[in-house]
Amino acid sequence: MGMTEAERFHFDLAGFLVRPGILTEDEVVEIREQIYKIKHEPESLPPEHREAPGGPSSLLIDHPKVIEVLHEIIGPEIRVENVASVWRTKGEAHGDLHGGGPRQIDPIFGYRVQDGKIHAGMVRVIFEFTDIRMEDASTHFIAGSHKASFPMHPDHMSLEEGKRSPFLKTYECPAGSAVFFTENVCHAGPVWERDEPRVTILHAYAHLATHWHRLKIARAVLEGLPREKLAYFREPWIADFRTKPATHNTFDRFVDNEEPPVRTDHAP
Ligand SMILES: O=C(O)CCC(=O)C(=O)O
Ligand SMILES: [Fe+2]
Repeated sequence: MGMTEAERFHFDLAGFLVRPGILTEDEVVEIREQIYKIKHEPESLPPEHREAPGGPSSLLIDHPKVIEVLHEIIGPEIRVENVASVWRTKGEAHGDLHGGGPRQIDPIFGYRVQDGKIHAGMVRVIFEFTDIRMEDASTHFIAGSHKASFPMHPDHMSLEEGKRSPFLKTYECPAGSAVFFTENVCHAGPVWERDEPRVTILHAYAHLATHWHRLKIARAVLEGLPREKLAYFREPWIADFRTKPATHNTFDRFVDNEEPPVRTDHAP
């Protein structure tokens, strides 16, 4: 269980890692159909399925092939920070290269290795629901930039053909794969060029003690999740010293009681 030596080496060196084909064909079809409906005909779905991570997409929250990697690179206690579904048609983009460099000092995004163990801050997981080819404009990374000590240099920030950094890398994988990347690696979601849309769900995971994104998932969606999955949206704290002994915000404690998850009803 856990990452292979080859995976650990790749993730540490490059700042990203692909686990191909972790979902079954049926899972891919079902979740892709849910994303289609979310984007095109939300009323056809029950309210608790109208956003990821509700309904079929909830299996991604705690997929064992994802959680085992996150436990190794973030730690044993993790939360889901943010969830987004994407139906990217030809001509649409997420954006230019961003992140990387000395932001790694910030513990929210930080990346370091000590005593042979990776300690990553926020880690994003892209679940691909499209077969991705190497020549596609899927997510691109400046390999190694999660450990860069100097600000990203303009010579390495272009996505234009002929002006691309030699360190700009991407991946190929079948639909049903997971792509992990540290939020501190410089990355981009370039203009999608195929007629076939790029369909993804993106999760951001972080240490249980940190919280960057203010959660915006609809309450109905969270309330539709079983407590074992809702536990990934529990409040970001480790210990409550108002009790003796201190109460720890463990997964099992959350599952066993009635406590609500982190609030999502803040004014915009
Ligand atoms: O959509 C993409 O390809 C990249 C997404 C991205 O930059 C992010 O989630 O931080
Ligand atoms: Fe990003």
